Amino acid sequence: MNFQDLVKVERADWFIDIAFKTAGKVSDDKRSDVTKTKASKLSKSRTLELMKITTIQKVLIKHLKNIVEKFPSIDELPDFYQELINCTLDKDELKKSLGGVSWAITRIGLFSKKYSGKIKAGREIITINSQRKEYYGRICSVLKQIDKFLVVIEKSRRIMKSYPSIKTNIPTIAIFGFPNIGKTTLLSKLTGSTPDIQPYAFTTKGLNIGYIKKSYKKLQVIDTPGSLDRFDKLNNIEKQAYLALKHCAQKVIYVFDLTEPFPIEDQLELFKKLKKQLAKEQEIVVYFSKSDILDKQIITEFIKNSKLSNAYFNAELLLDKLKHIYL
Ligand SMILES: Nc1nc2c(ncn2[C@@H]2O[C@H](COP(=O)(O)OP(=O)(O)O)[C@@H](O)[C@H]2O)c(=O)[nH]1
Ligand SMILES: [Mg+2]
Repeated sequence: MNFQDLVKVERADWFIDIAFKTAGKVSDDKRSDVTKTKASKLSKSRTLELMKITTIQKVLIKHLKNIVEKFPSIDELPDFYQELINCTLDKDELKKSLGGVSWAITRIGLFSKKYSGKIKAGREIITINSQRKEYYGRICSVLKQIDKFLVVIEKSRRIMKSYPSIKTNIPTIAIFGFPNIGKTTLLSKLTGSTPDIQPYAFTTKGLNIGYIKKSYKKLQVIDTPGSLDRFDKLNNIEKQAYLALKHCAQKVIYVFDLTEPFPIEDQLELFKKLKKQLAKEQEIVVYFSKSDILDKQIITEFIKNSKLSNAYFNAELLLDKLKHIYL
């Protein structure tokens, strides 16, 4: 799912402006053609006014439909995104606002039909002009009424733009562990992607995502900032990580770092907490980072003493294993 392509939602005045300007331009362009004809003054004036109404209707409906149709229908989104929406924005308010825009589309259609009819039936230029003015007033009023909805949709779009683009229908592995212990480096080793790797903690600004590929098959790897605080205490990125772990990952790679930027007891504690939170079918693999600067024996003894299964300290071996299982 990709929310990055949703285009900016403008305010009511913008829509009014563009619709009326385009209508003015179209009727100016056609005016000389229309006045050349032998038709009566009344009929010419009618033709031009009808042209304006058609243009206003066309422009507004095109732009408003674009909002409603491009916006994903929230109830049909995968669970991961639905929950993300639930915890980052007001879903009911957004739904109501999108409904408001649909309402406006219908109203604009109705008024355009009604006033085109009135203008067609108008027997005097003066009445035609006043019908047109009334139509403009009605259209402006419809748009003013949905201005608050447009604001809500734009606010929601901005939040949704920051959502990670996770594929929810392919096998997925989440990398988990303390900050600064080599999670992003592992992602890069496994997937060849080159996210931001910094020699200090808390550098992951969003979820880093990479793919292990074999011909047309793909395995998704998500690098998540590790925190298992209470959900309401998590920041937005940690919430995304938690939801990705819960809804998207079949497997989790837990990273230990025995050079101990964080005490090993704390790393074990987080590992146990994570195990408790995972569903039965979500398997954990353990990876030891920084084996290049550690005595391998320290790692193997740690694995033995902690009775860890499925443990790796060589990223290439781990990659082979993952490819073997999933691809
Ligand atoms: N020597 C060595 N350094 C590593 C390894 N993995 C990570 N690092 C270093 O540890 C720091 C944090 O790495 P990073 O992957 O950003 O950790 P993250 O915060 O868990 O994503 C960086 O300076 C990395 O270069 C490794 O396997 N060996
Ligand atoms: Mg990182």
